[in-house]
Amino acid sequence: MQDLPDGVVVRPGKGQLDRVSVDTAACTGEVYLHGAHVTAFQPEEQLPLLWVSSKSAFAPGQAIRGGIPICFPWFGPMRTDLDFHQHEKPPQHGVARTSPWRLTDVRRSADAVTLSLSPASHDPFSKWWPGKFAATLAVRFAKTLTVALRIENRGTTPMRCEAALHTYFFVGDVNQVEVHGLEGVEYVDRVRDLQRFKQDNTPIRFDGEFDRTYVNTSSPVTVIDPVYKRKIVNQKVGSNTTVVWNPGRVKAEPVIGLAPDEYKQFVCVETAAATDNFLTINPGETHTLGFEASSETL
Ligand code: TA6
Repeated sequence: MQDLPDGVVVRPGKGQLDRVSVDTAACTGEVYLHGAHVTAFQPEEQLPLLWVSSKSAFAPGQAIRGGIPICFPWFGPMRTDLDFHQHEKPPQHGVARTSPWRLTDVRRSADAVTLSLSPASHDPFSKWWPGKFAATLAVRFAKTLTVALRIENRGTTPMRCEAALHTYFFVGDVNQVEVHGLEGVEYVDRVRDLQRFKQDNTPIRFDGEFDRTYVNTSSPVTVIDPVYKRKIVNQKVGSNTTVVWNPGRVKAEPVIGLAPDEYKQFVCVETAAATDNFLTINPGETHTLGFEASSETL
């Protein structure tokens, strides 16, 4: 690994898992090599943008609860209509987030730091998926957060997969939040037996479990948080699916494993290529799925 620029250190973090920490005049941030998992980003003089459960595991083979889990090469339950090998119970959301990644490049320009990471091995993936791929996660910590997952087809046949950046945004009280930008968009409702509906022309509000996959939308999404008096904007690239999720009070502790009332502290707005919008990457081609997230005072 190259010498690290000022403001970037790699040392054991929670669970003794290697963590890259960034600290510049613009922001602070951190990424675990485990799953290339971004777990923190805080712009100077602003609140943290991301949330992580106080009860999250930090252990090999287990997903970190919060931050930005990478869902790849499938999203949600593994599909049977794409190219995956059917084995014993496949893990939810693919294997990227529970696999080891390695830091491949670190760049600093003024107060912005860009980290690049790639899977340490393809073995966890090839157990389930024939894709001959190369993947890089690029994370740019600056006044805003930019995250991009580049997936290249190094094989000789088209490669079909799903991907999502499953971002947990930090909010004051999910029951007081509004999510704008998906008005009129079709969605698959995981709370109503995967039935399809169309979002009406009002912003999303939360009152209990909410789990919708909005399809055929590349629109930016804005989270309005009246408690912290800020808005968070999520601008996407290479993504035609937006997933919005919060487990609600009933499932939060027994099913998702959160601490009491933690469910109120986040809303997931997930930049995805999934469901109707799964990816077909032809030989030699690369698909980039990503977002830029920013927050500003209301
Ligand atoms: O993105 C929404 C979702 O698919 C929900 O259905 C819920 O399962 C959530 O992801 C969390 O999944 P995880 O495997 O991290 O517990």
